[in-house]
Amino acid sequence: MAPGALISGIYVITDESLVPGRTHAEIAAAALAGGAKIIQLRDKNACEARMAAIGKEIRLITRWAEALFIVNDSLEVALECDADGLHVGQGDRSAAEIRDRLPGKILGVSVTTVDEAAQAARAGADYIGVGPIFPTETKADAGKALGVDTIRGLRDASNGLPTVAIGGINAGNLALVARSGANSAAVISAIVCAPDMTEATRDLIQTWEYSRR
Ligand code: TZP
Ligand code: MG
Repeated sequence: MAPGALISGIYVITDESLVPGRTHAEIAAAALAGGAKIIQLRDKNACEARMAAIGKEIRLITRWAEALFIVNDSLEVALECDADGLHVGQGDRSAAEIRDRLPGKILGVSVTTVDEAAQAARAGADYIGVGPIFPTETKADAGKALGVDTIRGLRDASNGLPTVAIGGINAGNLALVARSGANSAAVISAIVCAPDMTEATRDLIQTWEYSRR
């Protein structure tokens, strides 16, 4: 099975900056308790040493839960934590360079255009991230919402790589995403800002599964 085939369903991204007191590890643990099978550690402010320390903790709990652990941005942190993979954007080190240094691990690349999607596939990405699909306040520089109709075109341009939709996805619009051709829906605020993160995860997974039937 191709490594990217594991990228499916609800993909939870941690973010400590949204709700004071909610740490990466706490968010990850709550999401895993709700049934999440993919956790990404994402922190735009932490230094690599702190990312690695947090990453090792999340590595342990994702192993117990038999969930995938993906690190955002840093190849060094991903390697140090023995993460299952790395997710990079267009502003990070080139996907081709990372591919060489991350054999056997999952490589995800954010794309917004058909050229970027084709390039990600050529570089050996295992999945593409597409977004923001809906408007979001979580990422200041996310750009204009692409809408669900862009998903299929970008997936096709990537030669059918597993496709993760991201940006403004919540319980109210998840069914649209599930029927859009995306293999997975990534969420931050829909879980991190929910009163009960475990319950929110459970609800999103249930909605996703119901919408895919
Ligand atoms: N990339 C594109 S939109 C986004 C990222 C990291 C933020 C998604 O956060 P939310 O809260 O699920 O809209
Ligand atoms: Mg990045």
